[in-house]
Amino acid sequence: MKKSLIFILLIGSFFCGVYAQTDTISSYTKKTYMIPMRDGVKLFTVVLAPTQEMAPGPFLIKRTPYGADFPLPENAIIPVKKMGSFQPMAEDGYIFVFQDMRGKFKSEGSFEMTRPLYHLIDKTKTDESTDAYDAIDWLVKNIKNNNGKAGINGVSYPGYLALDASVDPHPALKASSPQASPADMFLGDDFHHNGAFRLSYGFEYSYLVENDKLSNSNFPFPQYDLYNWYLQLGSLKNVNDKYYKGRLAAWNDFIKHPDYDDYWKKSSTLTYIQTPQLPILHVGGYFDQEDMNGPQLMYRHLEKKDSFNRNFIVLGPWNHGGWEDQKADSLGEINFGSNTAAWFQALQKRWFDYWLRGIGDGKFVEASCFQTGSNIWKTYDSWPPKNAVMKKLYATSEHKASFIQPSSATGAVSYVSDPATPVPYRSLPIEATYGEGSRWYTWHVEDQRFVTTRPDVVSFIMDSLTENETVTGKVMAHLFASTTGTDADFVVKLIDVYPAFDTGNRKMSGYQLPVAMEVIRGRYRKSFMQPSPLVPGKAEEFVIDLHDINHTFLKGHQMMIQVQSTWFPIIDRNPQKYVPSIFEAKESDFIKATETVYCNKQYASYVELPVMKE
Ligand code: PG9
Repeated sequence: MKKSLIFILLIGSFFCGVYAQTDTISSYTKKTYMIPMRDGVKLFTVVLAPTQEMAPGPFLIKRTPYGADFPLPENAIIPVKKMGSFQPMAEDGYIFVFQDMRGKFKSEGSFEMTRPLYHLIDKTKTDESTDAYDAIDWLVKNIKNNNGKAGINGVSYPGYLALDASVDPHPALKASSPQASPADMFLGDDFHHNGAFRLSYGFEYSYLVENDKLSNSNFPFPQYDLYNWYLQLGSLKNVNDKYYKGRLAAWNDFIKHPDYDDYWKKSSTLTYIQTPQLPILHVGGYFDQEDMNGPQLMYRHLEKKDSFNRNFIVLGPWNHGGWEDQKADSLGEINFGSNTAAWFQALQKRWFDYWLRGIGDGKFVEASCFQTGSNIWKTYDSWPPKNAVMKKLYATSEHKASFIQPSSATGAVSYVSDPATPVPYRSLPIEATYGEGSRWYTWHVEDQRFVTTRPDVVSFIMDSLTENETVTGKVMAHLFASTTGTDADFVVKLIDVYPAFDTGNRKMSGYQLPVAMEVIRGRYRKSFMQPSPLVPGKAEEFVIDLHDINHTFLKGHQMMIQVQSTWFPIIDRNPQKYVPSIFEAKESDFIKATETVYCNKQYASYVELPVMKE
């Protein structure tokens, strides 16, 4: 979730009354409407339009589950100078529209967490695409002084709604920019990654949006550090027994659909979005803690059918929605050397100015992807670039990482994984996800030294690099592993280890920055639809997509591969004994297991890196 800046900046910065007459737009007026949809349901909508009528302007629409309204009265007049990041577009006369989606806050109807596009199968049905269509239809006909064109954007859930609006779009919808939009909730993004359930996120987010229609609710945890709270929760059966009592539809659906069945497929944007029907600018962050996968996956998916060149992507060094921050020149301890938010905001304005106002030359580069490490913006004609050379970084039984394939016949490294003492995914305290003081926003760049010395985490490190090594594109892990149990999770990380003594920046000496990481739930190694037990002691290959990066490992740094089998509580504990559904596991199903990572000639574990000659 990301609250837009305007809601914060507007408070205390308005007046009710007459505006001063000028040639430029000096203020906006807030009005609200209940816009009727085709099935009679009315959606609450805020429209901010220039107070003074100038040349007709386009709409920029955001639809949201988080509350479209903000605490200013009807007809409040807001000076353009107080409109924060909206100011540049406000000066050019955009009409801003914020709408509560169906079933949330002041809108009528019922909310569905991941509503499929029902109208694609049954034309009489409504969904988020038809709602966007009906809203735009009403806006162009009823709001004065518009130029008949609309754009839609949004971060995360609003981004997901922007993507939905881009399917069978209203003719007035000329461009969209889904930002950090999830693509598939089982394969990646918010609720599962490769079938592994995102416990703390799934638990807290379903409460956030489904506990109360009229507010964003934070679960009332009795303590600040939730590591032990989630541990004491025990089996996931206890969630409904003790807390939700079957009241939250999304949580019930998690339980009802433990595997990748039709429920997940129908609500996957991959299923129902096949071609870019209008210009789409996908935006994603390499360190997005919620929806890193969505923008990358959807861009690639649509690129296959992009015959009219409408599909574009921007990837930056951002957490979830980080491009909406004021500067985005750093994340946690990591510095990016420039204001990447301003860079993006300028591009976004150019994007909508061209499609909605006919300003500019319309020459947009296919992919603009910030390169971390070297800290520069790079542009590419195709993403990922085709000229990268694939290199395999192997794990060795001596705990080294090397570009040379192991030659030993027996090399392997083992560790004991105990669900009773799972590895935390970030350093304690684990604050409530959206709670006060939460460090949820920066855990993707957290220094991994807090786990590297644990006996249930194994690391493979390379000698210091003698020259820069740039990795651009998709990183894939090929892990050969076995367990003494019958199910197991494997987390693989690619880490940039900073020099042991960095005289230029002592504080960063020895820092272990994860540049790519992901989990797979072993039962799904062959099929996400049909899980199957692991065979104790049998080496099997686990192929894990660690996603797209663009990172320069600088001379003097080291590459490191890290493997572990728990990542708690972002990922629920795998009992390590195969049970039909982990949501129904008994306490006695949770067992210790010895996991073995193979590093030998026959079974070589490696991370595949697309390396660029720079
Ligand atoms: N990550 C959140 C979300 C998006 C879509 C569906 C469910 C959750 C969000 O930040 O909005």
